[in-house]
Amino acid sequence: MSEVIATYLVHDDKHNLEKKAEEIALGLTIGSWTNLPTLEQEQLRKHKGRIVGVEVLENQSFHSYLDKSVTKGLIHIAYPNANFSFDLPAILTTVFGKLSLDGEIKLLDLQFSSELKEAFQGPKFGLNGIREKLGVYDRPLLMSIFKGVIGRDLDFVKTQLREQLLGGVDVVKDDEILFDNPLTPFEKRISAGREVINDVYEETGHKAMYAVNLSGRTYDLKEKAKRAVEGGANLLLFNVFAYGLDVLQSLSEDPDITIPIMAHPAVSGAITPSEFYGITNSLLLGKLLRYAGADLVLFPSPYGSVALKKEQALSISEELISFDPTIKPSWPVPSAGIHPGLVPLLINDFGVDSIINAGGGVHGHPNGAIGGGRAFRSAIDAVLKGVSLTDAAAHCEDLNKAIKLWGVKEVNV
Ligand code: 1AE
Repeated sequence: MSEVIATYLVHDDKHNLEKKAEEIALGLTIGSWTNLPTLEQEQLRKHKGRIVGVEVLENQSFHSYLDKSVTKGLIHIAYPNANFSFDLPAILTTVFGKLSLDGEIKLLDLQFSSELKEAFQGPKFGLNGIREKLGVYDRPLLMSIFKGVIGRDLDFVKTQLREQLLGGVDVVKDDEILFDNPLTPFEKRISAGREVINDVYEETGHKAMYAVNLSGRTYDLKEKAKRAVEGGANLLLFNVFAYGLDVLQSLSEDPDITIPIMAHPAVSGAITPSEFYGITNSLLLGKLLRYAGADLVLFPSPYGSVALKKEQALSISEELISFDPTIKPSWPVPSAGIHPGLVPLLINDFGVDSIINAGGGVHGHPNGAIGGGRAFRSAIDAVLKGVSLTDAAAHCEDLNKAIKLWGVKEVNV
């Protein structure tokens, strides 16, 4: 029988994980059934959740944060595919609907059967598709973020974009807090972006992408995304968790939206960080964003200003790029507080198939955004050649200034 298997972390103050598992398997599927006639019991049996396993991790220990004694453990439950339609709202409501309200329980992972996975196309372009668009195959990409655009006009946007591109940045994204506004409306940002990208390409041969923030009311998004494509946009930024995973999936699957989509993690911090509640980062920002069709996924890196624990950041990245025969890999974009001195750690931890992304680390450079971009590109080249940043900085004034300002963290092997 085809099923989706959910894994939960439970802190159970009743100290009976077997009973908890039985309550979940029954409560989220057919409810109470034992008093029904035998025939009805038989009909319902095929819809009942199946307990796949129960593992005690810590038996009856006092937890100071919870202020009570709990048994900590893992519960694995399989839900028959026959119970839900093949879409994320139905799947999430089945496996973690009212259960998410039921005390100390966290959804760690979901394993989709191959039949269920066929309902998910994943990213349209993915890692290789974007490498092809940019013509860059042998290094991590460099991305930067417009900063300080609120209250500024299109000339400001064009100047900032031009400087970032001249510094060697491959992808520039809108700040996720930039929405439609009279000074820099969506369509005008797109045409300004296209103009600057074309100019820089003609002058230097450097190809680039600009992720315009697709924002507004949910039911207007598809038409707006199509207008973006017609207007020459080559990438969309999407605050997926302010809308929902299914909205991303619908945008990504639309055949007329022929450009990649970058998912921003804004609002996901309301769901993922607790040890006791919510959904893990690896599932929400990793597996589900990839299944829902994000071509690029931003998440906090382990080192910067909004840091995630290293194993969590790595687990997101692993979910995004691990081999899957039917779903393309998405780009991992570990972000926030990144500066050139962190490039050795980023490449060591996330590999060549990742994007180095910085806002303040580009614009805050003493030589401006051009210098910031050049410092990053020089740091990337140095790491790929096995040269320390300190040595590389002797030949690159921009990298030297960045290191003096922000420091450097080489990899200790
Ligand atoms: C995790 C999201 C990072 C982000 O969106 C952002 O704007 C980062 O800016 P900086 O690099 O920290 O200045």
